[in-house]
Amino acid sequence: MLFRRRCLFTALRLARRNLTTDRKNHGHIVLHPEVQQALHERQPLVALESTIITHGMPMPENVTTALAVEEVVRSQGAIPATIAIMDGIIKVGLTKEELCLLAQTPRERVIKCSRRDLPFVVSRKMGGGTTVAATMIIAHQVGIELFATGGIGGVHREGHVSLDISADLTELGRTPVAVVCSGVKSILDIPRTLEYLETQGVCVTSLGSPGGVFPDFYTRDSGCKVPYDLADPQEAAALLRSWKEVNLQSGVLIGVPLPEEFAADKDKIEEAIKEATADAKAKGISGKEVTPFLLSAISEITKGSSLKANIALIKNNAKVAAEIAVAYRNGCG
Ligand code: PSU
Ligand code: MN
Repeated sequence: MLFRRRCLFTALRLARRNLTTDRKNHGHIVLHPEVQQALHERQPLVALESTIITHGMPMPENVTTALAVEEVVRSQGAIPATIAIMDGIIKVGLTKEELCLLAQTPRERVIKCSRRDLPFVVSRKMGGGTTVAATMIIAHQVGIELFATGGIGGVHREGHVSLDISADLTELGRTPVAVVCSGVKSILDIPRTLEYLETQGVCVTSLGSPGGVFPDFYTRDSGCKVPYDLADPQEAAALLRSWKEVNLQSGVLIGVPLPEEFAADKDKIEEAIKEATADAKAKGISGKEVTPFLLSAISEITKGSSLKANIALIKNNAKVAAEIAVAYRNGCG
């Protein structure tokens, strides 16, 4: 009995230590003092991305949402760490002024920065909004394991022909960070995205969505199911503890449906997506421009209601992620 208890204690201590590993090797990253302290004191932390600010939403919603999301994380007792690149410096945790500056920078002067873009943006001392993939990399380098966003990138419609598959998916397969999101945007091919995540070995779950019904960003049910559903943040925290013990070095995806009252009408959103996708094709939009183009076209077609849904789900995901971070910490003693 005593032996078993000792084993458990050691396992928990190891898991806790893992949470803040890799503090040696990030001289190229500037940590906000509050984030540094939180890492040092093992407080619950939630990373937040910045492509959503630089390329995902228009002014002023981008800045008001980014500030509100940080507030939501704090209200649950966790510390927010928004990640971005400013003048070639990778920052983890932004001041309010930095956040506003980033939000106001015209899109053509700030790079949407995924894994492949990081070296160039840093070497040219440019500004960058980090995608899910880049945010995961940086969060992991400083020892943050939980990250909240709206939706991740995926396999685009017709992606099996164009090979337009977001680097977010391969990152989830190679970087041990847990991402809380509202599933995969319905502008993408959801079944193929889930297949790809399976191939990458990503542990895909839903939370607060019985039966593993996977959300599709603007609505609560994509029509696809994932293998595991978590009842609440406590169950998610328990999963993360086991994930650390198993030590896979790959990510976890937690899909949280957006609150019912903000869910879009499925037919209307599908119509808007078809129209926006056709428009993108006609205009020859390709590569990294596709996602931002579609998001803003859909917002225009739905007269802003998709943007409202987008804001609501990000706030909700930040709340859930903070709850998981707190439960994880509490369980680790
Ligand atoms: N979803 C949104 N807004 C966004 C994104 C997704 O509602 O801004 C961003 C995220 O940063 C995500 C990226 O990582 O788009 C994916 O882009 P791509 O498909 O080019 O990899
Ligand atoms: Mn792409």
